[in-house]
Amino acid sequence: MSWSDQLALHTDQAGALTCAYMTPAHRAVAAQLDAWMRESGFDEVRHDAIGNVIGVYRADPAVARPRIVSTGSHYDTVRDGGKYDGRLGILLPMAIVADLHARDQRLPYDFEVVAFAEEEGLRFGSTFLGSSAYIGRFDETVLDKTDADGITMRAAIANAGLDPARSAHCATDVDRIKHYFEVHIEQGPVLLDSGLPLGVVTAINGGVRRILTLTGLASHAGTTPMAMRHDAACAAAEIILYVEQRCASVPALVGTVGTLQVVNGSVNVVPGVCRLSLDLRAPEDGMRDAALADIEARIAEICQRRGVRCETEEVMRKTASACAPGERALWAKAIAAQGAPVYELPSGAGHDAMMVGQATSMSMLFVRCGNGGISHNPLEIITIEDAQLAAQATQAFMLELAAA
Ligand code: HGY
Ligand code: MN
Ligand code: MN
Repeated sequence: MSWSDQLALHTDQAGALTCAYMTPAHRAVAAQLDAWMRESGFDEVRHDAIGNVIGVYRADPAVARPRIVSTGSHYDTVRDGGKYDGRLGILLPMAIVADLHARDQRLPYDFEVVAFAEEEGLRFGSTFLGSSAYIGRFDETVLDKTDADGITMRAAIANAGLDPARSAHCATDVDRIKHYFEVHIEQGPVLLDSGLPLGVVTAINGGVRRILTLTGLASHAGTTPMAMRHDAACAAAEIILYVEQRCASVPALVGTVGTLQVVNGSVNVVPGVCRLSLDLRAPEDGMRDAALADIEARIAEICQRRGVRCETEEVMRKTASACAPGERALWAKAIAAQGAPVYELPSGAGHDAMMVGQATSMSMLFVRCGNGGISHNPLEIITIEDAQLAAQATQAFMLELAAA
């Protein structure tokens, strides 16, 4: 818990926790994790070209060709975020290794704790940079994406002293991975409202993320009659309200316009260009894609009627990811062994496990969030009791995995 507090001191934004990819705060967090991993007794700590920090706690030397069990989560944050999203999934396994090391206990597998460098997409719009590099599926075309200041991802990585040319060569020994698990805060109210400390994840919702650029006609706010306007912001407003209405009509379907800007706007100019993001998610891809089709049709109708053009860039598409049934059962056993109730639930949020799960079996443990379950917000909170219970359940799960 104090590690989380200390990591939160490294921020790009005074008075808030914002840790975007490859900023000085981001680099300071990587260095701090390295130091704590070494103090905790990891046998090796390596940094790859994307900024992942990978601690390895080697298997019992008596095991000839040990497999790898990986765990981890991301250490970047959203803007003005909470201090447990991602970080809990790195620090909790680190504390477990410190405990194993203190008792000189080894596992029958190499245990890799991965601090993924980027998952949120805050600075460059691309997501899962760390976990895609870790399994050897990094998309090098994203290196040319630029941030709000026009800096390319390639330059940001090089400026941080890493080698972007090696971005496609960061993979761990994927063939040796036996399983990947991720411990994460629930980021919702279900466990809290049910009075439960822990939950086993059944599946992670699939998502589509797009950036829409609406182009109307900038014109004088005082002289342009209302009927002659091609107002990009009014088109955006109709679209946003339709997204809300369409998604509210189907349980478990969610749609969000999280960013919205009038590009080069002025108080006395009819908005010519409006840029907005669209984030659509559902437990099944068909449910999500049906909503997407309806939203696309409505956008076309709104733009045609208003004389506005819409350009769409799809920046993420992730299919719904099922958690491994065998490991779900091991989590249930590990949680029950702590005397805690066992509860299964889907994940509305995306996680690195969606990406790593493309290369190996994956599972997730959720930890209860306080403050109504709020997340992606500085009010994000967990209790030390729940963190302790999660650590005990995770260590028990790791021993179940060893026996499996
Ligand atoms: O957006 C998500 O679901 C994750 O928190 N990046
Ligand atoms: Mn997040
Ligand atoms: Mn997260």
